[in-house]
Amino acid sequence: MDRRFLLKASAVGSAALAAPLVVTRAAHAQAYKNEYKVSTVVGTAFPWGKGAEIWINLVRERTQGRINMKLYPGVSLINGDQTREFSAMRQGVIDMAVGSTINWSPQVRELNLFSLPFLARDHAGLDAITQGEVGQQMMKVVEKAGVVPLAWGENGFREVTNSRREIRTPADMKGLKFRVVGSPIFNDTFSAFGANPTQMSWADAQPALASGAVEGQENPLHIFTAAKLHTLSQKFVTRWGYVADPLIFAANREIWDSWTPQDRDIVRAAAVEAGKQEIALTRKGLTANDMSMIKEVEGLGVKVTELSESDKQAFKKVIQPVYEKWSKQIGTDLVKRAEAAVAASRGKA
Ligand code: X2X
Repeated sequence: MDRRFLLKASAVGSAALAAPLVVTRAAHAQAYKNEYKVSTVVGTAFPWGKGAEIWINLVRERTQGRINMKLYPGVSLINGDQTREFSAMRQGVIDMAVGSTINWSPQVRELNLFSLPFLARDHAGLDAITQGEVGQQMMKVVEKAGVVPLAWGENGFREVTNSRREIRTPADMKGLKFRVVGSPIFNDTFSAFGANPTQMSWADAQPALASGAVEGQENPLHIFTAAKLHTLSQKFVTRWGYVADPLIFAANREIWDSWTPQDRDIVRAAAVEAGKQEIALTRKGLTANDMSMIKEVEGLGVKVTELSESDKQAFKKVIQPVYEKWSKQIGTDLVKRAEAAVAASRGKA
């Protein structure tokens, strides 16, 4: 019998139906699905997809197969429309996901925090946000928005690339056609630089770069190499580190509630562990004592430009109005606390 009907019937006070309700609930708690669908944008050739795979394997092992998760990369459960991932998970079209805060921002406006240009600045700054009280509050916001957040991961710092010329100053961006991701803050940012942004999905971005319909894009370097963006005319990379792109491991609320407390603990602990491993993969070759990723990109025949602090300031200055506009939408208090956390990580607070 339909559980919703039972709930409704018991709510109007039918004693006869109250008993079956209890039974149905108990049965529901046992009713594990044969497969739990896990959504990601990219597959296991990327740290992001690899992180999801690590999670899946840990959970399968530790639940002796009771919880059998399966990876659906390419956001294939929603035809590649990554900006709908959050609502699809909330509705149960997607059971679980490892999703980018950018893709969930259209539904959870506070997540735009991470897309404020030049906020986090480096790994330590990003950790200060996600691992501190701002990160905890963010998890509460996501939970309130309707899914169960479990752990942080990381897509990485997003670097700007294009087919036309080296980008060193905001003026170099003028008139360039860029593919941007699904949160409108990116349109505002790239417009402020005088560029010509078009919002499109990752699936559409690659053919658009190939045909020259757009000339540039921004993504972490691990995405650049795994997706072979140098073969799509992306010959110039500028390391400006303007936006960090965290990932969140999460589950649909009803699915979560259908598991025993022990299994929930296993799934959460596995997500935390997979998240840590995934972050390490994302940062590989991009840390002070190992910058091998830069060599790898240069080895593809790409010019990599490093921006100095003062170069970055020039970009930061141009987008200041965008930063202020979006700070209001995100919540100025939240932004201030994130800024303070970053400053403390740099020994300046
Ligand atoms: O679409 C992108 O650029 C990607 C893959 O980085 C995200 O899903 C945010």
